[in-house]
Amino acid sequence: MNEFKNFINGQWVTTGKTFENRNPVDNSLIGLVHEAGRGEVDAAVKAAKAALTGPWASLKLEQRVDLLHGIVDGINQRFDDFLDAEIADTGKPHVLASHVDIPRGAANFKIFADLIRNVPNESFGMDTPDNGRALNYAIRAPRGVIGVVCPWNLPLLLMTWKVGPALACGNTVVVKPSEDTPATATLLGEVMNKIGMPAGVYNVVHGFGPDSAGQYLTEHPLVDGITFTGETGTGEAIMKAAAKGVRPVSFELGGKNPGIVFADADFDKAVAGIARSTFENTGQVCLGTERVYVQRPIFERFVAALKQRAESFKLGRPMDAGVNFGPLISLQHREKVLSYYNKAKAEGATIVTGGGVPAMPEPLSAGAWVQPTIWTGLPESSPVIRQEIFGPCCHIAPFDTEEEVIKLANDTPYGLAATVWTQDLSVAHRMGAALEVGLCWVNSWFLRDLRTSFGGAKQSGIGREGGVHSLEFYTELRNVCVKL
Ligand code: NAD
Ligand code: 6OD
Repeated sequence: MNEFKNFINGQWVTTGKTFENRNPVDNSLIGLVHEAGRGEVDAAVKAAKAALTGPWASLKLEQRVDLLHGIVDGINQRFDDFLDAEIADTGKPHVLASHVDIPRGAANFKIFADLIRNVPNESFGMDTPDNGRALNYAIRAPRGVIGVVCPWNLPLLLMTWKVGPALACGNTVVVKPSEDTPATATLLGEVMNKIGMPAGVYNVVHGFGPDSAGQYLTEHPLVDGITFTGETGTGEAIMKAAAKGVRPVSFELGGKNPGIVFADADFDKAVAGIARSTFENTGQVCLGTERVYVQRPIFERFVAALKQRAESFKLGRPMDAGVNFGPLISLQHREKVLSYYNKAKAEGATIVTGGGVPAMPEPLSAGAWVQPTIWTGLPESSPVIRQEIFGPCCHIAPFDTEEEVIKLANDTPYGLAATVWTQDLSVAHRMGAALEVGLCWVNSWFLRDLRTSFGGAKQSGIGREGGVHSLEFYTELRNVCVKL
């Protein structure tokens, strides 16, 4: 039986309390996870605090950078272990995990290792009232102990997206992976020990949110900043916890992202792009498209083409040849997604395709499978169009004018991402400026340059990470003013 232990101060820590980790492909048991209580979380945070003044702090910048590159090598040397662990936890197709999740897990350390060596600090010379001069210069100090609370949809990718910059800036971390995906954060602990990362720099505590490790971590007074990726509602709870002690937060939250297809778009590329943004990772990508708006002259043709795409996915075991569509993360999440499938039906949507649970052979029939689903015909006020579902589904509506579609796209409390398909560059630039989102992709989706800012507008987040933007959260700026 696999056991997922807490990683505290470089040691593997079991607790008296475990919970099950199940494979969503067939609901089989993967192993038992040792849930951290207040005591273990406290030990992890104190270890991280102590590490801030230990050998980690006395490393020269180049040595810290070397350690980060060591993590990259460590992940790559155990690429298959990470791959197997991520696939078992999530059920995602091999083709996806091997091309996206694990490579990005390594790349997230490389980009910030490279960045931290090259980032300049600002300086200003100034005239002083006594006709002299003074020099101001900025020092970026580590913020301290960073609490990293993670979701389950891209477990290694999203966790390292935070841990990479946190460590590059000289912080220490306590990571709380999702209860559904404990494996790769745990494996990373093995890598840390292998490469000689000082104890206490990287810690992992397992458990749930409320009344469990997530709450204990975010409430802990020695945590100096909290970076969180997950639902907007959870962000609200964490923000309350962070208010005590006035700790800063960096939040990447939910979305209800529009995909906008103009009549002049390259039709095949637009269909392929929207199919990807709607269905990749079984629709469990925060950047994914759940509202599609298609200009009226190509509406019917587009709906038919997307339907064909949705019906061509191959569902099955992640390792089987040709499989490109996995289950949802859990039976519990499937209940949520199916509740929206039922709502759409009850509200009289036209179900273009899907709408339920696919027939899967045993033992897969016990897994968290749902059909890729497309609807048309719902009013914009429908909860199916207003609320984040986080499943492989979208509603498609026609539009006539640019002004109209901008209004429709922006009529949401969320503001994470949009994807726009057009061959008219002027339209593309106007849309980029008009859409109230943190990320606007034109004729593409989830095309990532890790130097760019990443984050959400409105209720989709607080702050930006990526490239130098990550320094805003992971460092504390200190201005030194020297009278010359
Ligand atoms: P979630 O909010 O349910 O859980 C995320 C993490 O928070 C988990 O580790 C959970 O245990 C923990 N948690 C829950 N309640 C907590 C509390 N009160 N205090 C402290 N920790 C708590 O999210 P999820 O279901 O794991 O992930 C899906 C959600 O994440 C979707 O809404 C999706 O849009 C969002 N997401 C956003 C981004 C982004 O970049 N904006 C990226 C990925 C996922
Ligand atoms: O690519 C990234 O850096 C990132 N944070 C992706 C988020 C995907 C959401 O599911």
